[in-house]
Order: sequence, then C-alpha cells, then structure tokens
Amino acid sequence: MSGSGERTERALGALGGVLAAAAGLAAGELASAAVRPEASPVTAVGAAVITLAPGSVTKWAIDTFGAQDKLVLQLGIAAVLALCAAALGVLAVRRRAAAAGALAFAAVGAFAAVTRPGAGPSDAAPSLVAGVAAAGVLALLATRLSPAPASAPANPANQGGGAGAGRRRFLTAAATTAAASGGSWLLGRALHTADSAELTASRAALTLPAADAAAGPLPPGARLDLPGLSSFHTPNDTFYRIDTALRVPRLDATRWRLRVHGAGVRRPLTLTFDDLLARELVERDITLSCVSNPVGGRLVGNARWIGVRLADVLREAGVRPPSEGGRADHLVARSADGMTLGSPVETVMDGRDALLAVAMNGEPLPFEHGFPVRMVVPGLYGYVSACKWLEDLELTTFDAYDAYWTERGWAARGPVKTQSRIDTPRPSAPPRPGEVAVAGVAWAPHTGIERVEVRVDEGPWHEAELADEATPDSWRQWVWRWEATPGEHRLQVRATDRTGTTQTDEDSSVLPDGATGRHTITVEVPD
Ligand SMILES: Nc1nc2c(c(=O)[nH]1)N[C@H]1C(S)=C(S)[C@@H](COP(=O)(O)O)O[C@H]1N2
Ligand SMILES: [Mo]
Repeated sequence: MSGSGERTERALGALGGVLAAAAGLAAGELASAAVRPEASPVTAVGAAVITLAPGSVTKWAIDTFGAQDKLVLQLGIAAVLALCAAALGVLAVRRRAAAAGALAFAAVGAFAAVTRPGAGPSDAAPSLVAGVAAAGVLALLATRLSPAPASAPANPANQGGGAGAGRRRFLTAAATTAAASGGSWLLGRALHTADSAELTASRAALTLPAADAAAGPLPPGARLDLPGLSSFHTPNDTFYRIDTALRVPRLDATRWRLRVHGAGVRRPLTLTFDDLLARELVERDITLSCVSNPVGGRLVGNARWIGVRLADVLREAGVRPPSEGGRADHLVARSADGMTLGSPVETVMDGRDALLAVAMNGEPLPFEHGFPVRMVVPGLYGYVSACKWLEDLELTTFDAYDAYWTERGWAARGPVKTQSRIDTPRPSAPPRPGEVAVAGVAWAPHTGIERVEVRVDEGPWHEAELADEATPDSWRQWVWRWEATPGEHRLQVRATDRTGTTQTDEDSSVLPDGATGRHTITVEVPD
C-alpha cells in the first residue's frame, strides 16, 4: 500500500477509535441513568482521581483553575481517553482483536465506580456497557476499513476499488455511529435531568416549620447600606461554593438518615429528617469561611441558618466532651459523597451554636450547599466543620483518625483567623477626589470584632465606624470616610477581635491553617 494510503488508513483508524470511545461513553451515560449518576464512567473515574490525588496536586488545580477545576479534570480525562482510543483504533485496523482493549478501560471505570461511597455492584454496569459497546463499535468500524484477509480479493486492481469502497462503507458506519452516540448520550442526559427534576420538586414542596428560637430582627444599625459593600446576609445564589463533588449530590429528604455512633456513644442514634424537624429549631446568623480564602478573597459569606443544636444531639447520644471525662476528642462528619471533616468535640459542645442546619436564608438548604442537612460551626473553617450532605457522625480521636484534608497536609484543627476586607472602592473603579466611603467587612466568628482601622499610604491608622453587632458569630460591616487626593494610593485595613488581638501584617499562605496578612488595595485617583 502507498504511503499516503497508509496515512489515510491510520487517520481513519484513529477516527474509528475515538468514535468507538464516544459511543461507549454515550452507552455508559445511558446505562448510568438506570443505576445512578455517580456511576457514569467519566464521573466515577474523576471522583476517584480527586480522592487519590495528593494534596499538592489538588491545591495546584484549585489555584490554577479555580472554580473550573472540576471541568478541567473531566476534559483531561476525556483527552487521555481520546488519545488512547485513537491509538487503539489504529491498531484495530491491522489486528481486529485490539478492539478488546476497550474492555481494559471499562475495567478501570468499573473499579472506580464500585469503590465510590454508597456504591453497589450495579455501579460497575455503566462502565461494562461502555466497554462492550466501544469494543463492538471499534471491531465493526475496523472491519469496514480493512475486510478480513480471507475475503480480500487477490487482484491488485480490485484491491484498490475494495479499499475505496471500504472507506465509503467505513464513513457511512462512522456517521451512523456518531449519530447513534449523540442520540443515546442525549437520552441519558434527559433521563438524569428527569430524575433530578423530581428531587428538585420534592425539595421545593418542603415546608420547614418556623424556628422555635428565631434570630429576631437585626439591630437597625447592623447594616450600613453602602454601594459596593457586601450585604449583611449573602444571598444563596452568590454564596461561595467549595467542595469536591463532580456532580452535586441530590438526596431525598424522606430517605435521609443521620447515624451518631463511635467512642463514648452510650446510645447510638439514627435520626430521620422529620426527627430533626420535630426537635427545637434555632435560627442564627453565622459567617462561614474557607481556609483557602486568600487575604481579601471572596470565599466567605454570612447566612441566616435554621437548625438543631448539634451539642443537644450529642448529649442525647450520651457523648461527653473531653473536659467532662469524655473519651472522644474528634467528631468526624461523613457526607453522602464520602467526604470526611473532623471537628474538636470540645469546641462543638462548648455552648456555641454549632448547628445541624436544614435551612439557609429562609429556604431549605440549596442542593449545592448540602441539602437536606449540613453542619455549621461558628468559629471553625468549613473544611473542619461544615459537612454538606451530612449522613454520619462518628466520635473518635485525633490520634486515631485523620479526616480528608488533614491527610492532605492541612491542619487537623482549623479555628477561623480574624480577617477584614475592603469591598469598596475597587482598583478597577477608582474614586474621584473628595470624600470617599472606604468600606468592607471584618469577621472573627464566635469571638467578635472590637475595632477596624484603615490607613492610607502607610500613614497613621484611622478607626473605622463599625455597624452594630448582630451577633459575634457574624461578620461586621465597617466604613471610613477618606478625603481622597489625586494620585496613586494604597489603602490597608486591619481588624482587632474581642480578645484584643490585632491582625498581623505578616503574610502567610492559606496552607496549612489559613492565610494571615492585611488586605491592601491600590487605587489611582484621577485629577
Ligand atoms: N460533603 C462535603 N462537604 C463540604 C466540603 C466538601 O468538599 N464536601 N467542603 C467543605 C469546605 S472546604 C467548605 S469551605 C465548606 C463550603 O461550604 P459552601 O460550599 O456551602 O460555601 O463546605 C465544607 N463541606
Ligand atoms: Mo474550605
């Protein structure tokens, strides 16, 4: 065969491989609709990669790709698969048996799927369906491209015609495959959407009882109402979101259970969602922040939560904190997606409003924020407390067990560091000369903010006006009136908390236990 003929054959083989892989994934997507969305091969492999990746890789991915990290991961998996599939396609033209190589990839998907939390043997099915479909399609396409030697005519003249006819047959089959894959992929998606629409409707139909202990109206001076300043309550649709879930778990509240068990639990409990709603519900304004929030960053928000006091549930289970002779110092929360977060038992039982939350800003928790139940603990970073899609609470010790992020190099204990942020002005929208409201938020959850100060160009510190304190668990808005003059200026903020500690000016990175330093912005005031 001529060089160019060989190149065409290779290119078509590669195309066949990629199409076969796409057909496999589409079949897998369709099959996963009969099992559960998490069993879809790319999702399962992606989730396994997230679980297995070392902390440095995870941190690099979050730093580099931000909120797009999970999309990038899935595209990366698809790209690797496409390359392997193309190679397999080239091989299969010469050796039909190579098509069976698709089964090896299916085995990887199946293994990843059955080892996911909450998986059963049936989770392997979508990957196996995908593998068989891909192998079948590849064998078929390869046959079109190079008919089996036995049936190949010996006459060189016929051979040329045979190859041309073979290519036409191949292209017809390829187009048919592409159409069928597109169709089954769309059907699979539609079935997933129908399932999740049902769960969305069941969440929307939920009416939560009013809180027994309402948070009450905010003090009139708790909101400064300035343009550009973060609102006191962060709306749910703009509240930051951090988790490792490739697909947001959509749980059914009527089937939800919470187990409380482990060391020193005298009466293990299993609670239903209705059991929780029947208990005393408290409503609290609590600021939640992420340990990965850089100084001046947006991974912090303040919401009005309704929930059950976690300490009451633990007491009912017979748990005592270490200071009262309890055996366990570590409360490990587990979610439906297999995440583990560990809080100090002493902290969650010290009288603060650590909650098993069911509502956020007046509605059931959004799916993205942990529906139906999550934890919220004032004064602890999210990664050591705020378990979303909560299903299990285990009492153990810090010596005996490392939770997910601790295994990856983050501190086992994560009290929130006192921080402050300038929301306005912004470097991208510099103010005119004259009086300018420099304003922002400051937080020291559970400790409270005592004072906020601002300075310009490393000059003297000026005390900012603080909004009234709603609760020490919430952030506090602040404002300072600046007489802005033309030119470039550096604005810096620092907060002092109720322990009298002022934010250090020493910059440290978010790893292992939260960033330190003072938020500083540069604005160019025009003439
Ligand atoms: N199940 C689960 N819960 C989780 C996480 C997660 O990855 N999975 N991330 C935690 C982290 S690091 C933070 S900062 C908070 C963020 O909560 P939010 O997404 O509602 O803002 O959730 C916590 N709870
Ligand atoms: Mo976080």
